[in-house]
Amino acid sequence: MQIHAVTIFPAMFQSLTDYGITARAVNSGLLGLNAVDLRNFGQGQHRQLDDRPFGGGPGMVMLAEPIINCVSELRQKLSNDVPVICMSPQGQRLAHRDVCEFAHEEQLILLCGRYEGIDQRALDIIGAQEWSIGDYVLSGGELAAMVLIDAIVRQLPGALGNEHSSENESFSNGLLDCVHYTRPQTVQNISVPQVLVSGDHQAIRHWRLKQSIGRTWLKRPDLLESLELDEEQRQALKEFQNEYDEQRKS
Ligand code: 9D3
Repeated sequence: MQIHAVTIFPAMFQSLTDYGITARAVNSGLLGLNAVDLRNFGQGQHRQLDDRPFGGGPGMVMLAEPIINCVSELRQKLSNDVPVICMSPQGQRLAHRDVCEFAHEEQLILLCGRYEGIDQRALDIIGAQEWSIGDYVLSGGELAAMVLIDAIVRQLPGALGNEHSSENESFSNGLLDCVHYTRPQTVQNISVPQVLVSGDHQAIRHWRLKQSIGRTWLKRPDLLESLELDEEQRQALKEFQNEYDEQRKS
């Protein structure tokens, strides 16, 4: 997969090529990451990229033409129907299922806005889809684009050493992850749950399922409401709720 990020701060994307799973994906050729410096498309001697808003008001607006020219050049080189995603606080809120859909694209162009936003005509002409990563204010689209890229990379077959480790993750099955423990067996007098050192793999699997569903019920009941639990999952939730009630009584 190839991702082209259009930005005035291309160096920010080095953290993806330098660290962790995203770096490995780039080095193995699974992901091509192309941070395109919008400054190269700026206007006039100063390579200007922004101007004051028509109608007045604070801040600056990104010029339409540098962005249109930049995207045209990319689409000409790649293909005219490469999807363009504009990271924007006004966009649709990104969820796991959207990330999985994006992971099926061969090419993506991500627009990272700065200042107050981008001249609307650029977005209309390009036919950009607008996406947000959540309801809080960032200083620009770059970190949001990097969040999206990181989430997409995890869904590319072969990106996680273990082929199956993204299937068990929070949100892919709609549930929160189970709790985790490692050595030593006792920390400040608190022991690891006995079942995890029992060697009974069937019991461990069921316990983890119960923890996963139970924690979702406690911390994110909104996630449970949109799920159809199967028989084993409903049973595990009942067991968790009974144990939880017992603990509250004592
Ligand atoms: C004063 C009005 N603000 C709109 C809410 C202006 C404004 C705030 C933040 C304009 C641009 C930005 C920069 N944010 C992004 O580019 C952005 C973003 C975000 O702020 N939150 C969540 N997702 C995203 S995706 C891109």
